[in-house]
Amino acid sequence: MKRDDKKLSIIGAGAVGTAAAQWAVTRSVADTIVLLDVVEGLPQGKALDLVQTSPLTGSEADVLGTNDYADTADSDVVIITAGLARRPGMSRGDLLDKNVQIIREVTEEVARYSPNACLIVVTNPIDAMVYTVFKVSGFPKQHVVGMAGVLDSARYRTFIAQALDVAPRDVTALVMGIHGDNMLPLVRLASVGGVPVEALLSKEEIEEIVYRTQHGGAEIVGHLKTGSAFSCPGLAAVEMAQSILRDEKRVLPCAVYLEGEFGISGIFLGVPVVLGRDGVERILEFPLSQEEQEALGRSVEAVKRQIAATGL
Ligand code: TXD
Repeated sequence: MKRDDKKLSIIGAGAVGTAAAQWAVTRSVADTIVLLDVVEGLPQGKALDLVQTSPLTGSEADVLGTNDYADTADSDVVIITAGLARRPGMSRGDLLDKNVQIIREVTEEVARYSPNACLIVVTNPIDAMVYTVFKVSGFPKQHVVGMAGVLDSARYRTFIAQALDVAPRDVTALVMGIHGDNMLPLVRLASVGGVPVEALLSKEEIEEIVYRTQHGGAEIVGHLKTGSAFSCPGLAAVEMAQSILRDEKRVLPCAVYLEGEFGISGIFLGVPVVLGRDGVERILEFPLSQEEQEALGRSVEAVKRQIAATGL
């Protein structure tokens, strides 16, 4: 590796980890992309398959599949997807006990080999898992961030675009709070090409979109039956990694450690932040209406219950 080469590691070569690796290779977000899993052969086979896309995509990234954390050493960014995914009828909370144990082990290894990395946590229940990674790694709060808001906002934007029959990329909309039924898709600030969505859709249409966003993950689990969403979650994580690796300073909703922002302290929760070379470079705080503040309060209570269940 050259001195300023970038290295991205992805822990967990399941559905989301593989999708993330595929997007990362396609977009050449790093010079070296490492895919790690506990299952022998799985990351090696997937890495080989992915690197063989290079002649077709023009990607120049090296891709390595491994079971050995030593191969992840000195990563700039590590995306953590290891753990169990939801099955039908299973809440994100049901996953908690099993995934806390996995996340503890993974974090210790990642932190040992890449002490300066930014960690992007994807494993559910995300708001408690990212807290676990923060506590176990001992990393600065700027270097630990959870992925949920980019995915939830992409779903929200898609549903708004479909309702209005407009280009999805022209929809600007933000989902804050927990990654769960109490998430807060902000209606007041949703706009399309600068025009408020509230002026274009009825209250009932907006309520339907908000509900569908809040249950967007479950809708997909209901169809798939044996797994949960992976393409958009993988891309959402890579969008965040890319902003850090290329110092893009994108404004993205991410689960970050709050110390008084939005009147919340001591937990990770989804809020808009600037992601750049230093990780979470800034939290963009702004006044919420009383109704929004109350809705965010419900997220806070739900996250606190999850954190209490981790035993940390
Ligand atoms: O918005 C979000 N944050 C999410 C979160 C969106 C989608 C999925 N979300 C969660 O990500 C989901 O609920 C799961 O907790 C994770 C991973 O979902 P995925 O669909 O990728 O699960 P898989 O396909 O079961 O893959 C998990 C992989 C699998 O290959 C295991 O062998 C591996 O994790 N695994 C491990 N890897 C390394 N180290 C350890 N200890 C380990 N344990 C399992």
